[in-house]
Amino acid sequence: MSLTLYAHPFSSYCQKVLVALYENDVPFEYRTLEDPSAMAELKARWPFARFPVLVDAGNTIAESTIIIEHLMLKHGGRVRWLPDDPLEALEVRFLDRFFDNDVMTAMQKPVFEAIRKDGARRDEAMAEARRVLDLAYRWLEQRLEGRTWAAGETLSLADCAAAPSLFYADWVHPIAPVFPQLRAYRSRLLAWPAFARAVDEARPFRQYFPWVRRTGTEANRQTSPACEPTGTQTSPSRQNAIQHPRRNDQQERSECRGQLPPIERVREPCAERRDQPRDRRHQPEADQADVTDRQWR
Ligand SMILES: N[C@@H](CCC(=O)N[C@@H](CS)C(=O)NCC(=O)O)C(=O)O
Repeated sequence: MSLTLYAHPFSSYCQKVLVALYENDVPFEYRTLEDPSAMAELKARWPFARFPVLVDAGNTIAESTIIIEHLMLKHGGRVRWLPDDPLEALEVRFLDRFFDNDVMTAMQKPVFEAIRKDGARRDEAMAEARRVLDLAYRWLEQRLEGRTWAAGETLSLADCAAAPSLFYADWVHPIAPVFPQLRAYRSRLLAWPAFARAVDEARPFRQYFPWVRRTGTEANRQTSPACEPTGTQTSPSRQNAIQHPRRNDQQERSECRGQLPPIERVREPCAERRDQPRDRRHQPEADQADVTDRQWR
C-alpha cells in the first residue's frame, strides 16, 4: 500500500480528509503544500490544483468526499464513514453536501474577499456569509437535538465535513449562545482526537487567515490591536504578534478538550488561497455575536 496526500494543514478541506486518515490510523505520506515541489507535483496530477489530492498506488483521487469514500472502500479501519444501509447512507451524503455547500462555502467567501487585493466586495461577502450561516446554524440547532454526531450516535463522513466547516465558520460568524446544541456539537468535534490533532497541526499557519477578532463584551470594550478598524494596515510581523497571543492558544486548547472558554476567543482561519498575497490583512468591524443573539432569541 502506498498512499500520498497532497494537502495543507491549514486548509479546511484537507482537514476533512486528515481526520478520516487519523481516525482509522491509515498510514500515508504527507506532501505538505508548503513545499513548492509538492505544489508542482499536485498541479501535474490535478490541473485545477485544488487540494487535498490523494495518490493511491499511482492513481489520483480528488475531491475530499470521494477521497474519504475511497479510503473506506480500499483501506478500511474501525470507523466506516458511510452506513451500509443505502437510505441511511443517503442521509449522511446529504449532510456532507450541506456542510460543504452551505457552511464551508458561506464561510470561505468573505475570507477570500478579504484576501483579494482590492477587497471591494468584502463587506457584501461578509453580510452574505452571516445571512447564510445564520440559516445554517438555526437549521443545525434543530437537527442536532438528541444526536451526538451529525447523523446520530456514530461518527460518519458528515462529521468529517462538519468539523473544519463549523470550526472556521465560528471564526467568521460566531455561533451565538442561542444555539446551545450547535455549540456543544462543535465542542465535541474539537474534543475528537483526530480533529484536535488536525487543529494542532494547523496552528503554525494561522497568520494565513485574513483577520483575527475577539468576541464578547470584554473584547469589544478593550482597545486592542486585534480590534483595529476595517482597512487598518499592519505589517505581517506585527500581525503575527497580534494573532498569536499564547493566552488565546491555551483557551482554544481547552476548547479542544471540550470546554468552551468564557469569552474573548480568538477567531481565525479557514482556507488559504495560495495565489493571493499573504500580507493583505483585514480587520472587520465590531463583532456581531450580540446582534445574532438578539435576532434569534
Ligand atoms: N470540492 C473540493 C474543494 C477543495 C478546495 O476548494 N480546496 C481549497 C483549499 S481548502 C483549494 O484548493 N483552494 C485553492 C484554490 O481554489 O485555488 C473538495 O471537496 O476537495
